Amino acid sequence: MTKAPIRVAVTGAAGQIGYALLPRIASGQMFGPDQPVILQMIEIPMEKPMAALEGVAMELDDCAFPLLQGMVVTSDPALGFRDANWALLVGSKPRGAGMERGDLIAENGPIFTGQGRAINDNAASDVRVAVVGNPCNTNALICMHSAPDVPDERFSAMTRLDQNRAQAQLAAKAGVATTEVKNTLIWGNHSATQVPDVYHATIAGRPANEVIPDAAWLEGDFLEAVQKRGAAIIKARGLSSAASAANALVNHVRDLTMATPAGQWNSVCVKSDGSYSISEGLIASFPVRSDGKGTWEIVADLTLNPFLEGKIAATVKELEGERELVKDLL
Ligand code: NAX
Repeated sequence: MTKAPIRVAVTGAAGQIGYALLPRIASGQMFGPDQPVILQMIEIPMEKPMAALEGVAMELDDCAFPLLQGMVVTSDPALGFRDANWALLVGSKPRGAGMERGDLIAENGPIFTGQGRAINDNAASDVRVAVVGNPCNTNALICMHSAPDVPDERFSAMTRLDQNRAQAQLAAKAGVATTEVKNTLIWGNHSATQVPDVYHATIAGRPANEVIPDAAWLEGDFLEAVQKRGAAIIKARGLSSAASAANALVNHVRDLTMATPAGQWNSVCVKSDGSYSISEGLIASFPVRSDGKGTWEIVADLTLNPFLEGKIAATVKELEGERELVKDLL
C-alpha cells in the first residue's frame, strides 16, 4: 500500500544548503525509498529569493522524482508550515561585515520567535523541528519557547556536520575507511567552542586514542581542524559548506527517525536534562540514541576526563551567555 506523504517544510529553501538539500529529500534519501514527500519551501518575501525559489521548484519538477507528490512555494510561514510533519529551519540572517556573534544572535532571535509561533499554530500534531540556521542552538531554544504546544523533545539543532568532520579526520589520520570510525561525538555548542570528543570514539573496534596514541594531535590539531573546518571551507570555496551541510541534515533526520545501532550514538543538539553538568534547558549537543519510533534519549554515564570537563564547561558558558542575550524572547 502506498504510504501517506510526509510534509517537509524547509526555510531558506532558495539558499545554497536548500539547493543541495531539496533533491536529497525528494529522492527519498531522508525518509526512505518508499516514502512520498510534499516539500513546503519557505523564503523571505523579497523578489530575488522568491524568484530563485521558483527556479528551484522548476528544477525539482524537471527531476520527475517519483516520490515528490507536491510542492508549496511561499513566503508565508503560516502556509509553509501548514500540516508539516518536519520543519527544517535552514534559513537565517547571515553575519554581516563587522557584526559580532552577539549581534547575529540578536538579529536572528525574532525570526525564530515568528517561526516557532507559526509552527505551533499550523504544523501537524506530530511535527518535529531541526534547526540548521546559525546560531543554531540558540535559534532552536527560541523556537522551542515560542511553540508551547509542541513538546520540547521535538526540537533539535544540528552538530552532525561536525561529527562527520571529526569522523573523516580520524579516519584519514588512522588510514582507515570512515566506516571503521564509530561514536565520534560533539558536545555543546555548534560554534568554535564545540568539543569534539575522541575519548569515546573507536577505530576498527579499538579506542581511538589507542589507535592514534598522539594526545598532542588529538587535543590540538585535530580539535582545531574540526572546530575551524567551516572557516577553512569558506577560505577555499569562497562560500560556506553547503553539500556537506545538506548531507549532515539528511543524516540528522535519519538519526532521529531510525533506530540507532546497539552500542552507538550520534551527536544531536537537544534540550539538556542537566546531565554532564550541562545546564538544564539549554539546547546542547549530546550523544543521542533513537529507538526508531519517535523517541530518543541522551546516552547516560559516559566518563569525562578532566580535558573534556574543562572544554565542556567553556562551551556551556558560551551557551549560557547566548541564552542570557535572548532571555526576553524565552
Ligand atoms: P544562504 O545565505 O545561501 O541561504 C539562506 C537562505 O535563507 C537565503 O535564501 C535567505 O533568503 C533565506 N532566509 C533568511 N531568513 C529567512 C527567513 N526568515 N525565512 C525563510 N528564509 C529565510 O545560506 P546557507 O549556506 O544555505 O546556510 C544557511 C544557514 O545554515 C546559515 O545560517 C549557516 O550559518 C548555517 N549553517 C549551519 C551549519 C550547521 O552545522 N548547523 C553548517 C552549515 C551552515 O553554515
